[in-house]
Amino acid sequence: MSTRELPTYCRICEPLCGLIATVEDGKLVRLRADKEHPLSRGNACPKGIAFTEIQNDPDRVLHPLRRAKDGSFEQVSWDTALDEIGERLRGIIAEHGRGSLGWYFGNPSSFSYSHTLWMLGFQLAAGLHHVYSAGSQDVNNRFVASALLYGSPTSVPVPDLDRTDFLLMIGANPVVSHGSVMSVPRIREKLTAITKRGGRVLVVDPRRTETARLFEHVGVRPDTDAWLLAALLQVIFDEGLEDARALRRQAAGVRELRAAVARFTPEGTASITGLEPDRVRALARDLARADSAAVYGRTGTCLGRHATLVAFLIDALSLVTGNLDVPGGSVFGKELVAVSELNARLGLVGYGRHRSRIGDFPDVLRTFPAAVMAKEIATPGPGQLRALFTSAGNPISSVPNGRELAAAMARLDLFVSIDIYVNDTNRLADYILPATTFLERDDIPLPFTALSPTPYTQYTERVVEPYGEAREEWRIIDDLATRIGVQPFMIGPHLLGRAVSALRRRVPAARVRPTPTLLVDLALRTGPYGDLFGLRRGGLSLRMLRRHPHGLVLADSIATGVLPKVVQHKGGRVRLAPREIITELQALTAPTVDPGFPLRVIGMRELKSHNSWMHNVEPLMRGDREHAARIHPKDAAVAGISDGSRCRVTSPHGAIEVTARLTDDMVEGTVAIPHGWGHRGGWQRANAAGGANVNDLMSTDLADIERLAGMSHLNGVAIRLDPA
Ligand SMILES: Nc1nc2c(c(=O)[nH]1)N[C@H]1C(S)=C(S)[C@@H](COP(=O)(O)OP(=O)(O)OC[C@H]3O[C@@H](n4cnc5c(=O)[nH]c(N)nc54)[C@H](O)[C@@H]3O)O[C@H]1N2
Ligand SMILES: Nc1nc2c(c(=O)[nH]1)N[C@H]1C(S)=C(S)[C@@H](COP(=O)(O)OP(=O)(O)OC[C@H]3O[C@@H](n4cnc5c(=O)[nH]c(N)nc54)[C@H](O)[C@@H]3O)O[C@H]1N2
Ligand code: SF4
Ligand SMILES: [Mo]
Repeated sequence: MSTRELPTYCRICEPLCGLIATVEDGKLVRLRADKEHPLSRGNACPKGIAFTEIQNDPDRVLHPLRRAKDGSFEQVSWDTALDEIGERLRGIIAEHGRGSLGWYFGNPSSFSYSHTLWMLGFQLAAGLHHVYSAGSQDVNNRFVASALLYGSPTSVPVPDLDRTDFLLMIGANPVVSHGSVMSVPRIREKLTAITKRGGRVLVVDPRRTETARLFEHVGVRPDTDAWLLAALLQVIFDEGLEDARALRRQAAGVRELRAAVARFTPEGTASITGLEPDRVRALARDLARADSAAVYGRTGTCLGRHATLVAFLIDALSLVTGNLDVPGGSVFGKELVAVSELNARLGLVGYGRHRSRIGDFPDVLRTFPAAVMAKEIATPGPGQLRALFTSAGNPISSVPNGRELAAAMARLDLFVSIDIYVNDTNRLADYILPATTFLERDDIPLPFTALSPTPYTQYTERVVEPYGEAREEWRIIDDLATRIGVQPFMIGPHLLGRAVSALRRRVPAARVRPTPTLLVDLALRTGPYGDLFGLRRGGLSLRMLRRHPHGLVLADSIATGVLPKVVQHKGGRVRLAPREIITELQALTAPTVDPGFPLRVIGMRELKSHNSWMHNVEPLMRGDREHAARIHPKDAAVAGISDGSRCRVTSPHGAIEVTARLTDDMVEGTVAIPHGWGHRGGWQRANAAGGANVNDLMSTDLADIERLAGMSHLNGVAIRLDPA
């Protein structure tokens, strides 16, 4: 028997904690935290450790599956599956063109460089129009805010946690989520270090969360952050607390922004946010006077009606208080691979260059709002979506109105999914193609270096060979592309510019068939940290990273003073008053309350769940976990609901039943329900766990989709409660 201990890293969520995999005879037997990882230093969460159960799960899909006549799935060979899919695709393209093909890629794809790279290559080479992702339920508003502010959608600042004196955290619960759009292992320690050195952490959230309990909590009403942020800016301008020097140096449009926020006084917004005017004033003064401050917002600020405006105001507040691009403030990390620079130069992906057929929404990095996907399938006419692929996604569970999407999917000419499970969505597919897990592929976390307050990177080889017939996504995409006459890697030369000319010099043209590993090595070597093929001593290459299997810290902290490089707008200034934002501010009107739906539902994350896909894991499901709504006792009393009873949650768009859990952690009038429950896939334990799909309550009416970034409205949705 051979036993090996291999360093690798977790790719479930953004800290990317170092792991040691114990592999016996090609089978994973154990995962533990890697003590030698420079940043996670022996820390990992229960999900990372429990991934062993997923790797070895008997419910995993390990062979290509085809839907049989009786509706069940039957195993077929890869050749059969790929040939049949290819033939059907060619037929669909012959009749309706490539514009009828579409793709939805889900959250785990962001943790695989090869999946993302080949997906983008395929999309650009095939000219795919119908592309959707988890982004419109997650973070696209953040990209649009950056496009408007900096002219560069992928330039996103991170809070400089190690150096800040004041962290204002809005709509995030990193003690449970482990941090997002910032890549920070041991996040709890990093946050408590701020208060230990005499600083402050202030959490703005409608629930007194696990994070809020450790620090100061401001219990805001859901979906009112825009009013709070505008009021903070109003106080700062009104009391002359702005950093005039920073504004002169960095910004354009100050006067217009100042005028646009003038009507949002703490007194005038108190009835909307539920916050005492004195408290808001004090917060504005403290923030402006702090030696350094970082303003950070996450999903709680992304899934409301004004998501882009909110993300925009978060950075505006940083800039106006002199905290953008300075130590301890909101800072811009250096990219491992120069994606933003390439984008600026080549314009591969951007914002608002294309419009959706349904709803006329702008694209965000060449994706459209997933909330319109069902209507794109169901609405006849030129450009109708007829053949859909999903990879690493479970949209029936994760996008609004899963029932509408399920009904639409039944009308597709072809539905193919690339996944490790039969989930709540691909159970409706014609084919399911088995993907490798993250342990079965090599990886380098490309986007996360720039999001780490301590810049670092790590390259890992696969630690086990693929189980069964599982294949890496990029290979599957490549095989599918070939069958419709498309070559994803043809984009290589444009994508990688300098890198590919170097490749041409080194490898005779006839033999060039790029693989992700080859392309990423070239991009890395010619990137900001690269070895430039020997010209830069100590620079990065894959070969060099292989010598550091536990990962490599690249700098002690993020360099500041880089804004002139980040900003791509003409004139080199951050735009504080783009027309889109001023229009939004002018249009903000107090939310109305329908007496039939007096409460508001928001989301929350649980330590032992991961979106929709870790409910089949026995160690995570112990203790009879169940899907529960967190309800304030006063709201429960009004509705006649007691702790532990079943309750019915009704919105104007749907109804679900869940267990009631009473807690005064909730701001009155607000109910929190996790997403990703109520399973009907091929995962036995997950199905048995019960619960409901909270997104059945959510709307895909075009008027309910946020205009600027196409964000789904998932937080602050009107509901009522009744006993079940
Ligand atoms: N109401 C509400 N809805 C939400 C949210 C919310 O806060 N509230 N959050 C939103 C957010 S932030 C997100 S990111 C989305 C997530 O939404 P999605 O990305 O659509 O769904 P996931 O639940 O992450 O499902 C991921 C799928 O990928 C599969 N998978 C796991 N690893 C791999 C792999 O290596 N390869 C492949 N091919 N497949 C793999 C899993 O089996 C699973 O089927 O949900 C969104 N929906
Ligand atoms: N354990 C675990 N970890 C995860 C995930 C998981 O499912 N489970 N998912 C991963 C993914 S895909 C992501 S994107 C990240 C997300 O990372 P986070 O955004 O940190 O995760 P959440 O716990 O959803 O935190 C959002 C907070 O916003 C609050 N909130 C809701 N509505 C509002 C509002 O209108 N205003 C304000 N100010 N706050 C509001 C909620 O109460 C909640 O506490 O987590 C990642 N990590
Ligand atoms: S926090 Fe947990 S799930 Fe996230 S990367 Fe670390 S071990 Fe993996
Ligand atoms: Mo997410």
